[in-house]
Amino acid sequence: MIQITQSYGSPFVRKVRIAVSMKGIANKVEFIDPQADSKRNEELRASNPLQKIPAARLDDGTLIFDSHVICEYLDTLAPSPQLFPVASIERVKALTLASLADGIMEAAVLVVYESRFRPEEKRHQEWVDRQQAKVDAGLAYLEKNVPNWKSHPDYGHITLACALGFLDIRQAGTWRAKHPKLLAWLGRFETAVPAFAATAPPKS
Ligand SMILES: N[C@@H](CCC(=O)N[C@@H](CS)C(=O)NCC(=O)O)C(=O)O
Repeated sequence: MIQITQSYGSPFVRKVRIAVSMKGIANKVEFIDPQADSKRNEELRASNPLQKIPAARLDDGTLIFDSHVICEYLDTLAPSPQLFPVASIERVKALTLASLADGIMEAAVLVVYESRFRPEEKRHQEWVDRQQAKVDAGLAYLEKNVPNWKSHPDYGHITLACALGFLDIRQAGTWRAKHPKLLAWLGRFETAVPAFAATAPPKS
């Protein structure tokens, strides 16, 4: 059984949970719950030298980390749907979309961490604004270049949906008013991938 750190608020873990669901491999994966099994969850998180989640331990004990790497591994465990396109240009397009969406998530996470981990007197608004500008520019680019899929959403689309879902929770969904095309896109994704709603983070 593959063990993976569970977290209900992490958009990176959400990517992995959606990949597991789309691939139909829930029977091969155990998500280690932080509430029910905090010791094992913490041990697995700490096994990543970067101390980040998600981290995964494979059946033979191999440790792998980073949501991209974990999703790419999961994609090998069942033939369809193929989450990482094989054809060169399609693969590169999916990875580019995922990199942009990951970048939006990472910047939004850093905005959250500024108030979570830094004492008030040490916070630096210009730095926060710099991160937020990356989020805003990424969304503006995507609004002009709305992605699409042929037979099914791929890894790039999963990553984008998780980025938008994270902004819904952490930035009260303010992106929605200014990005009607992306909003419609997310509606299509939700319909195509029921696991998106099923993995929605708690509202607190
Ligand atoms: N590139 C990593 C990013 C993972 C990440 O930043 N996870 C956050 C939680 S949402 C984390 O573990 N943060 C703890 C830290 O940065 O120390 C991935 O795709 O897995």
